[in-house]
Amino acid sequence: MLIKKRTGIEIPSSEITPRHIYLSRRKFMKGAAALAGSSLLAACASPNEELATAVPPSDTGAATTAPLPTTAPSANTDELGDALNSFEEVVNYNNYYEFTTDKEDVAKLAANYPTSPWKVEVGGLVSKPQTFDIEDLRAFELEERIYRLRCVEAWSMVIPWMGFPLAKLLNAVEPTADAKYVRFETVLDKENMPGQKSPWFQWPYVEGLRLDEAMNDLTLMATGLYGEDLLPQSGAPIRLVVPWKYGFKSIKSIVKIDLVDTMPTSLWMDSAPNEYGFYANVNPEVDHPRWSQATERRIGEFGRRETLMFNGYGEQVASLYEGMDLRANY
Ligand SMILES: Nc1nc2c(c(=O)[nH]1)N[C@H]1C(S)=C(S)[C@@H](COP(=O)(O)O)O[C@H]1N2
Ligand SMILES: [Mo]
Repeated sequence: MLIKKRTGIEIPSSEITPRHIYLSRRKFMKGAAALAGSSLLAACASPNEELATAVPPSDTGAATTAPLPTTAPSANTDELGDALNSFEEVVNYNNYYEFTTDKEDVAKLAANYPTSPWKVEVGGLVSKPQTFDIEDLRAFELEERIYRLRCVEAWSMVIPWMGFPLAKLLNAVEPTADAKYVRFETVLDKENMPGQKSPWFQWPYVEGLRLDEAMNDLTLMATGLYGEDLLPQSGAPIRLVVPWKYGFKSIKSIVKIDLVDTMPTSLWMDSAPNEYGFYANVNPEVDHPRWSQATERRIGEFGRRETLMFNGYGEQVASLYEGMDLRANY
C-alpha cells in the first residue's frame, strides 16, 4: 500500500499505523491543520510523526523536526483500516452535473469556476437568520474527518475532509420549534456552469435532511480536503458531507440553507422519484431499481468489496431510524 501525497512524499506500507494503535485513538482528531508540527503530534503518536522524520532536516541544523506539509492528514486510513484515496484520485473523479456527467472531465471543466466572493444565506424557520460570508464560515473551528464516500453508482472513496459540524451553523441561527427539515441549495449560475443548461434536471441542485440527521455530529460542512481549501470540482467553497448516505446527498457549492417544516424535494427525487428517495441511506439490502447495492468498487482497488449498512456508520446513526421501514423509506 502506498499513499501518494501532493508533496511527493511517499509513506512505505511498513510505516502505516498498525490498526490496533489507530483504533485506540479513533475519536476524531480536532484541528489537524493546527496539529501539524505541534507537540500534540508527538503525544498522540500520529503517523505524521513518521512523515515528519521522513522530511530532511533544514540546513541550519536548528530544527529537529521539519515543518509538515499542510496536505498531510493525521492518519493514512479510516477507522476501519481502509487506506485513504490519494489527493489525485479525490480531485479527478467527481460527480458534479452542473459541469458535466462525465466524472473524469469535471476537474477540467470546473477549474476556473469563480468561488470568491461567496455568501451562504441561512434562514427559514429560525430566530436569527443570517447571511454568512465564506470567510465567516472558514472561521468556524475546522476539524479533520476521514470519511468513506459511497456513491449510489456503487463506487467509493476514503477522503480526509476539513470542515465543521453543520450543527454548529444551525445552532448559530436558532431553529424554531416548527423546523423539521433542512433544505440546501447549490448556486444557480448558468453562465459558468454549462450543465445547468441541461433540460433534464430542475436547477439549482437541491438536497435535504431531517433536522435530527442534520444535527448529528457526523454531518459535516466541508471547506477543504487533504488540508487544503476545496477545489471547484469538489464543491468549493463549501459543501455538505453526509457519510452514511449515498453521495448525491452531499450537495456541493451551497449558497442557501433553509429550515423548513415539510420534507424538501431534492433534485433527484424530482427527476427520478421511482429511483431516488429522500433518505438515501447506504443500504446493501435495498437495490437501486437498475443495479445491486450489495457491493462497491473502491477507487484504486481491483475487485469489489461488500457495502456496509449505513456505510459503516451504524453505531452513530442507526438510532435515527429506529422503528422505520428502511425499504419503504429508501
Ligand atoms: N451540486 C451538486 N452536488 C453534488 C453532485 C452534483 O452533481 N451537483 N453530485 C453528487 C454525487 S452523485 C456525489 S457521488 C458526490 C461526489 O462528490 P465528489 O465529486 O467530491 O467525490 O457529490 C454530490 N454532490
Ligand atoms: Mo453519486
